[in-house]
Amino acid sequence: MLEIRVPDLGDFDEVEVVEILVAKGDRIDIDDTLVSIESDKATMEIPSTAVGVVVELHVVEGDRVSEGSLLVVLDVLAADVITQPDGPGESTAPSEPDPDRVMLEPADEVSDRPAGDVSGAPSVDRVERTDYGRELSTEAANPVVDRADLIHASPLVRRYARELGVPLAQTDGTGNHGRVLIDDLRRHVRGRFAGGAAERGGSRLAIAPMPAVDHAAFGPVTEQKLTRIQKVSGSALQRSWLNVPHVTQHDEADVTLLERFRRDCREQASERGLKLSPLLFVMKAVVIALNEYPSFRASLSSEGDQLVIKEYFHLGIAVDTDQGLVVPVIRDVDRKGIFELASELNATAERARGRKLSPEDLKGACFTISSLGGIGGTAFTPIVNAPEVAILGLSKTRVHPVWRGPSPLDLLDERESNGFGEAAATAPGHFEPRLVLPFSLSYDHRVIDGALAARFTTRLSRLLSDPRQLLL
Ligand code: CAO
Repeated sequence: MLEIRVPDLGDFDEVEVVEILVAKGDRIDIDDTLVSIESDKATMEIPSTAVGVVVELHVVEGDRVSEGSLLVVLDVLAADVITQPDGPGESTAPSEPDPDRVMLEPADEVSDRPAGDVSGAPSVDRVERTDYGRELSTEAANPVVDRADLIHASPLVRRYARELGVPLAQTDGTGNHGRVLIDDLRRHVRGRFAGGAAERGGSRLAIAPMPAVDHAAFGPVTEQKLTRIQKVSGSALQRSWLNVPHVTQHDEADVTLLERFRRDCREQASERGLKLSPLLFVMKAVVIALNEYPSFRASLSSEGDQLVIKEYFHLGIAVDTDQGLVVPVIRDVDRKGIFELASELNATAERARGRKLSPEDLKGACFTISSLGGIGGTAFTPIVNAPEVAILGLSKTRVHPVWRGPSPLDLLDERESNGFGEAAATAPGHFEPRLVLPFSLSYDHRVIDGALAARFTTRLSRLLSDPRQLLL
């Protein structure tokens, strides 16, 4: 028999069991996930360390567990047991956390929580008000988390509320001690839906859930579960989309000189086993612009009445993985050279794709870059990685004709004076092919004005147009 226990959870204690993925009698393989546990910062899947049959299950969803808590007892095929620190097959000690199994909430979930909120998960059945699923309202424009007011609700209800976008704090609980039940949530949604029309004229906007549709009624369908990363990042993206008034400023930079410099560095880079993508140079340019425009590296305070300006230059970089989007953070970009950044970005993206990021990897960004340049597209509208206030999206560099010659207005005047004939030979001009990088800056309009955003992108464009600027 093998007892599988909760591994070392670092700073966490009393972490909630959010999903049980096995049942008594199930035959499981090494690395099959047994249970998922989730703190307010991270989700960890605890895998089996042996092949065997589940004979005892010691937790149910909603339980709180700490390091060493017994989860499952396996009847083991001893030959297949992964060696544990205390010996194979009979260890009762917690196994090492498997970094492959650590999947994290996006950086915004963990970076800017106020002090005092970092100690771990809420206590049993008591859940702090959060701004999860906050409805758009005048209050939401300056979200204030009421930290003193605690609400009774089970983890299941809490999760359901998040999915529906229902703030628990606004739901009347009919259970014991005002506990919010599933039926209370349903009633709340029905009520909001019914009252939505009347309320739309006022300051609150009720968002009705999407109606359920039986797609199979129209043809064959297949179902595919969202990954945990998709669920976690999806809910964070939706929260940002609903809470942050987004504006996107599109711009472009003539990167012809930069691209020539990048090409000239290729050999040096490959001697170090590196590839230099345009993103690395953009990271350096962004840091210079962030230094000059501090509000782009700020967050709103939890009271919403002041800016917290970060005096460091840690950049979140969106990485596309087969499990979904993650945003690891590259620290102190201002202090690193292009080769060092190339190596670190490469290693970080590999760890992200191998699901080996640690919670630390996702914390503390002051600005995020999302590059789709390696894939394609001409522009897009990235969603701000709140509580950051701005994000830069990069699209694919393209060849673009740029006019070199007299002003088109002068040419027009000249043609008209010639009776709309050919432009005079004295006013020659030509189009020159240039490499142009399109980029899109989305920002939180509560913090950044349009004029400032245009100044920021103009500065960025100039920096990228002349790589020598990056050295100054
Ligand atoms: N224009 C033209 N080519 C570009 C380019 C651009 N703007 N940016 C990168 N490229 C090229 C690179 O030079 C590389 O070319 P080679 O294969 O010839 O060397 C190729 O595209 C692939 O680059 P890359 O994507 O591997 O490297 P990167 O440093 O540009 O990006 C990373 C790294 C991790 C950000 C990227 O791989 C990634 O995951 N991008 C997706 C991010 C994402 O999903 N964002 C969406 C968020 S919103 O839903």
